[in-house]
Amino acid sequence: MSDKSYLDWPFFEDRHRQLQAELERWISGNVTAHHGDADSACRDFVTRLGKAGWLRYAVGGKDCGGQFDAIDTRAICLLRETLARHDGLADFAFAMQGLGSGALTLHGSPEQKQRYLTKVAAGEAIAAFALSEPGSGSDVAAMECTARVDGDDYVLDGDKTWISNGGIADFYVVFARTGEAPGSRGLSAFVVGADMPGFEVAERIEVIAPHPLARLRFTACRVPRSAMIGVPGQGFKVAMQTLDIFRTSVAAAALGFARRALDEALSRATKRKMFNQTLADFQITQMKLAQMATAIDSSALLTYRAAWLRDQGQTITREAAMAKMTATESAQQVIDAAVQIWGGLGVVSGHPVEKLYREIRALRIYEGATEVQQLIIARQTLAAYSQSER
Ligand code: COS
Repeated sequence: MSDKSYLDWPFFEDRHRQLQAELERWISGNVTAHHGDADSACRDFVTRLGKAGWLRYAVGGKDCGGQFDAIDTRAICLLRETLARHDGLADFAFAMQGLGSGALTLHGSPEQKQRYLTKVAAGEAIAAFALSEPGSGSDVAAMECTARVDGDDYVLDGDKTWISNGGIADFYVVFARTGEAPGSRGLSAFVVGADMPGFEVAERIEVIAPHPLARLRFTACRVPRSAMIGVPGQGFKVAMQTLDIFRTSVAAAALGFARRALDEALSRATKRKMFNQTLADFQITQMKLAQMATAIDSSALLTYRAAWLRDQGQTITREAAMAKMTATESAQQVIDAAVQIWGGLGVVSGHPVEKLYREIRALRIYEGATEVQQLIIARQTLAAYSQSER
């Protein structure tokens, strides 16, 4: 049984505690072992999460399917943490509905919200976020994909890669260079249906923890001007604001993986006998368990601080970066320790800690690698220092 004492922290309200308990009950009957490929398992999770109402938390706006008028960051984090503790793909399916539609929640027109968010919240349309390119992953401002005006349309050209839900999404939020200014000030966001002529899935990508992932290609892909999300030239900020929310939620997912790893480690350490005692009787195991438990609480504090601050209306770029960096890096350590405690069994394919070992790795890379989070934190720390010196 996972530690739930953190739910009493002042970051949460009663509705969050209720949400977590209800989700836990739902998971016990609905998140069971999935067979078949990741595409169909993911589609199935989206349908079931939608029918049960959980995807309403992934979007903002009661009039377009959302649970609340604005995104409740703490609810999203609790959902991700709890789903991840049980099943990485269930968490992925929930998270990508939010990331893929986040720009629409934040900056979509009323028509765009009605058209897309209602379906995302119901689990009737699958969303994806298309930012990275073969030549610009960490350096978003170096983006080369273009969108040029032609009459009443924009025409998109270029490649996007590492796109989660690529291949199964019904629509993509695509960032492209519209050229209002150089660098980050010349990008815009668009919503592009998977059925638009000129759009193709150029390559499916297999990764160590299988989930739908692809490289996309846009070749003279024509979308109406009304497909733009927000205003021309503001795409970089739209992407970063979306990432502020979902980087915090990546930290929550890492936290869920780490809690599961600690649970598995405790179960093994208290049962496994050697040298006439249990593994948990050895101080060397206790040291590991102490480090794991402390890493989890540190990650949880940073994650829910970021989520709470955002729900208070604050900008959380620095706090989200701290949460993502700490939670993903320390989850990797916690999971590695759990594998060690399980010994040979811990590396057997399909064992829960073996799956966690594969699941956690990408979280230190996607939605801004640890090194990008360090850059963000250092820049803000230096800027605050310069300001205080004036
Ligand atoms: N919210 C709102 N605005 C933001 C912002 C945020 N979180 N972060 C930056 N901005 C604004 C800045 O204030 C600046 O505005 P002005 O042009 O008005 O001055 C502008 O955006 C450019 O910001 P900055 O100078 O910091 O941009 P850089 O090109 O130096 O890039 C990093 C910053 C590296 C942090 C950014 O490119 C990044 O996050 N890269 C990782 C991308 C990523 O996560 N990829 C994974 C894709 S999803 S799997």
